[in-house]
Amino acid sequence: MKITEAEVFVCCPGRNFVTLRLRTDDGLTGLGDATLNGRELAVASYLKDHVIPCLIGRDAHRIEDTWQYLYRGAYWRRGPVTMTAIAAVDVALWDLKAKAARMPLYQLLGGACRSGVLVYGHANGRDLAHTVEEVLRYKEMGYRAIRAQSGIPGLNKVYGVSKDALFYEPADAALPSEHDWDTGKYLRHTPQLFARVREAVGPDIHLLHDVHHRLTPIEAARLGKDLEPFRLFWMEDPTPAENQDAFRLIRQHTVTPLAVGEVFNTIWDCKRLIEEQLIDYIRATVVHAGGITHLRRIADFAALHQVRTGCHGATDLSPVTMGAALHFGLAVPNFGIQEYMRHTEETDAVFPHAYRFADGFLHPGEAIGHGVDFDETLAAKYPYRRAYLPVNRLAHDGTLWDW
Ligand code: EZ4
Ligand code: CO
Repeated sequence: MKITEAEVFVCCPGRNFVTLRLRTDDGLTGLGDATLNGRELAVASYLKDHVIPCLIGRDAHRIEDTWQYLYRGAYWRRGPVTMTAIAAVDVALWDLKAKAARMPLYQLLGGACRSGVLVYGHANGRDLAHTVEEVLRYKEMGYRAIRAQSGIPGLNKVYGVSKDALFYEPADAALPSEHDWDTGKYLRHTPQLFARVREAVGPDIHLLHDVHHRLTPIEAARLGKDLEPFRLFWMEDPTPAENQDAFRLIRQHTVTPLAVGEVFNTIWDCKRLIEEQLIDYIRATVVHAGGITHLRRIADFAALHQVRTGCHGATDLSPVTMGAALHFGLAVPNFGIQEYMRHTEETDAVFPHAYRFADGFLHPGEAIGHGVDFDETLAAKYPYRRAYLPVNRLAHDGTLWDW
């Protein structure tokens, strides 16, 4: 099974996606997602200009060897652009191998470990009352796990609060929009939010919250402590994780479970966090952490330390990644939860897929491969539009802050 053709597509059906399609001499096609939000064209170029020339003629069955070839062979290791490009190739190769075997991908990964993949949805509201309403709406739709984010009185724009209820999209402008931030207001507001939400949903719904890297370690420790009575499933990205030791400080103060890693791209980014059991869930994903081949390695390492998976799954992760992540989530022993933000109808039409939502779970379906397709003709109707993630500034003096 030799690779005979490799093409990169950049399209914008509601938001930008970069897609890699491989073709083999036996007429099979494999698809990989290469989307890196706000930096899409860098990955497209990395693939087109530097990776694809090395792929033509290679044996598509040699997934691990191709991974090593692209990772070690480049000499310049790691980084989001490189690892997203490697992930696209890796997922396309797993898709091809599963199609050659005429099996759904999860069968090649060892078969199902569970009946479905528990997902959490995003409820976000302008204020406390609106957020409670949104959480109840998600409960009504069948979700068993719900992330809650709320606007904060006195702040203009805050992470996780959107105009469109089901399709939250942070990369919303042709130049970065500006959000403002006030740690004191946030730390006072958020425990009130979860007091209201917990009271409204009862004890059985899992509640999650994303801090989005905005706190210092000691502030995060304070928030974790204040949220303890409401028994969160997790507190996500409480502080930036370049300094992995920061999590030890948070850990010393709170039993609120911690999740981190949506921006990680290799096992090295999470090594200390995992081996010192400073976190509970690792959020690295198929698309930004080197594909299924590398994510599996991270998950196995995490399993040794009782850390479970909690893969990123926002709208900038294309349906191709969602499909691959669901096969992975069905088969990985130490699965925790999968994030699931619904894509728009335009996106779903460009990427027809076999996965389905029912009763709070997603299932990847029984189609061969990863079960996600790409409609090239329809995609061509949605050309790339430059779009950036926002920047965040302290409200009182404009200092640039973490986003
Ligand atoms: O900001 O996917 O948990 N989800 C998130 C997302 C991320 C975006 C970045 O591209 O934090 O909303
Ligand atoms: Co997040």
